[in-house]
Amino acid sequence: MATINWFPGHMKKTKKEIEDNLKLVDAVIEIRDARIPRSSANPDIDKLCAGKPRVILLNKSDLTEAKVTKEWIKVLSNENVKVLEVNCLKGQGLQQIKPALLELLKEKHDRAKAKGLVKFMMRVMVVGVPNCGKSTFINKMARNNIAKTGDRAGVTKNKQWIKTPLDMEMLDTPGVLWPKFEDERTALNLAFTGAIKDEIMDIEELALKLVERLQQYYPDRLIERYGITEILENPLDNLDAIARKRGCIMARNEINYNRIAVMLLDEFRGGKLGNISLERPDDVFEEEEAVVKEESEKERKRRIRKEKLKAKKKETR
Ligand SMILES: Nc1nc2c(ncn2[C@@H]2O[C@H](COP(=O)(O)OP(=O)(O)O)[C@@H](O)[C@H]2O)c(=O)[nH]1
Ligand SMILES: [Mg+2]
Repeated sequence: MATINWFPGHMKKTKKEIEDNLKLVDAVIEIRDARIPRSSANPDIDKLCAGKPRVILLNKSDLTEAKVTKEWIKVLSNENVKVLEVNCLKGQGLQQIKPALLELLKEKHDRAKAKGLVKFMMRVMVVGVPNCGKSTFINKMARNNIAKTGDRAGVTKNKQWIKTPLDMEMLDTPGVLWPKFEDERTALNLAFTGAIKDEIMDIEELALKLVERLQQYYPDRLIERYGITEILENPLDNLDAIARKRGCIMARNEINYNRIAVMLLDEFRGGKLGNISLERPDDVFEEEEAVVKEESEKERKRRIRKEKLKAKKKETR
């Protein structure tokens, strides 16, 4: 069972900010991590964006199984929501955004045309959970248009808009959605992919859980990557075998779990284990509750101090 120390302090503020910004835009661009299209959604996003045309970008599609991503596109799409597969690092798929927006905003576009407007500029805001690629996306789109368009009298006071080559203006600051971790699986998915900071989780436990997941869905990748001979039933035995192969050993032949945990998570996140989809639309699994502890600011600071002390002790040992 994963224990997460969750500091909800900023949640209310960001929600209010997003609600305010929504009033200024024609559509929302929601970015999700294509490896976990369900877990990287915010529980309130449907409600928040009710009635707003929305384009969902399944980003980091370079890291997933293409077939699974296509399945997700099918199940997440509806008349108000267009879903696109993209790689914001390379800019792949981004050219599909404009046609998708034009289709969603067809009525508005037609009205503009009827009025004789030559240029139809669409205003959007970008939202997504931490680490899904919001900044990468905005930077990519703003590439040749770093110059901001500045305030628009009356309507958008104090808001900065970025021009993009797609006849679309973007609010320069994305809305950071808080991730949900209502069940352990969702929490783990977010942690595996880096959406939850490692500091609030036990990294050794996290690596063990990753091995457990991979041995279930992608056992061959573990065998290939780490040169282990077989997959054993107990994930800890597999983690041990991987650690030994990687030389993560301390005195008296003991395993250095911290080192192998960091290594494994890094390699997974960097795509070294190949293309991996951690969620499928037809996944059925038993929901196991995550232990989510709401912390106060004071508790959080105390815990971080304690952890730093512990890490220091470990170092000097
Ligand atoms: N492989 C891959 N990595 C990406 C992609 N888009 C963003 N990233 C990486 O994901 C990490 C988080 O991106 P960032 O834009 O900072 O996310 P933000 O927290 O939503 O602003 C960074 O290391 C990016 O380089 C992508 O399409 N593919
Ligand atoms: Mg960012």
